[in-house]
Amino acid sequence: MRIRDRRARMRAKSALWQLLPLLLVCAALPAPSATNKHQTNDPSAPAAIVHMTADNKFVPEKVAIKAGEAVRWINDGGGPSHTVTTDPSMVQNEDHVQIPDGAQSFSSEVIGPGKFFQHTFEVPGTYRYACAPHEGSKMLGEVVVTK
Ligand SMILES: [Cu+2]
Repeated sequence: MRIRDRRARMRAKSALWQLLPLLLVCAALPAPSATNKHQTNDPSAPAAIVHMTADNKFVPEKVAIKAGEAVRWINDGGGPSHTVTTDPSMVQNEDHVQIPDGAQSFSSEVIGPGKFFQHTFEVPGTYRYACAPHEGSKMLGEVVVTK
């Protein structure tokens, strides 16, 4: 009787150990909604949020963050699609964009209503960016990155 009890307990224990790797794998997998719904190059929480409005503005127009932090642009204004670019080849007026020495220019895809774009800034300095479709109506913004 006693021996059988112990065996049963041992069997239960070993079953748990067999399940453990499976549990760990499940815990390590990212939440499915975080990856495929939005366009982003960094899933970490942003230090600043810029709204893209229906009347073609970045609000706030200027944000300040520290190196290594991210800005998230959200198209939540119920208006048209927008973009975020610091790439001179993506705009009509090169004076609308600027990046500090040593930084690389970046561009979002088209950010439709309800979508967002996120970028992490590693190089300190002043970044001026534009929405390519609405550059003409001065949809421009600035990110200042300090050390
Ligand atoms: Cu726009």
